[in-house]
Formats: sequence, C-alpha cells, structure tokens
Amino acid sequence: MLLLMHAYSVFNEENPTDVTINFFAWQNKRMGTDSNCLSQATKPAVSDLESSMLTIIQTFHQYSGQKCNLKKADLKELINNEMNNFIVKIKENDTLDKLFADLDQNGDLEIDFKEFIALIAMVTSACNELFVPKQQKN
Ligand SMILES: [Ca+2]
Repeated sequence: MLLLMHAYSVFNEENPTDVTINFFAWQNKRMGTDSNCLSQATKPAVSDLESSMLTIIQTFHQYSGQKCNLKKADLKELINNEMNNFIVKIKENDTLDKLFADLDQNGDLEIDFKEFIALIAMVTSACNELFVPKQQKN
C-alpha cells in the first residue's frame, strides 16, 4: 500500500514524498538535466525492477521529447532501435499503422505514456510465456 501511495504521488505530483523527490532528482541526473539543488541529491538505492521502470520512462521521453507524446515516426524509431530483440523491426507502413491505431486508445494520433506502457506490458507478457514451463501454463 505504501508503495502504491508513492507511485500515486509520483504520477500525480501531489504531496510529493522524499521518495518522489529522490526519484525526480535521480531521473534528472540520468537525463542530464539536473539543477544545482537536484545535483546535490544522493542517488536512491533502486532495485533492478525499479531501474527497469525508470529506463522505460526515460526511453519514452527520449523519443517523445518535449511534447511527451510519440508520433507515428517516433514510435517506429523507438521500437526499431530499442525493442528489436523482442519485436521484429517495423518495415511496412501498414504494420506501423495497425500497431499505432491499436495503441492510440483515445484516437488523438499520438501515443501518450499510458498508451505506450500498454505496449510494454503486452511485449513483456509475451516474453514471460517463454519463461513459464509448459506444465505451469493454465
Ligand atoms: Ca493517444
């Protein structure tokens, strides 16, 4: 429950806690945007899972830039550059169009972070199938 409260405050930026402050300081440091006060913050001891979560966020923003949304070309570049071991490179426009339409739940012709994380969840779930022994599958 405490973790969920921290996660909620990170995403809503309401009542930030020390954890969220450290999170933003660490993220800014990783993205090379630390300010004087943030550069004084110590790097929190994050787990491998937390580090992976932060990498997902950082990667999204690396490709979305200031607009914080992925256009179709951004999504193609991200998938082809960052996910090519898990997803076959997108070469056909029809493939990109279909994937983009599937992810763009609100139909605004951009992929926001919540729409992007659905792709990460789907691919991660598919990868998990490779790690689950056949007798444990339902
Ligand atoms: Ca959208």
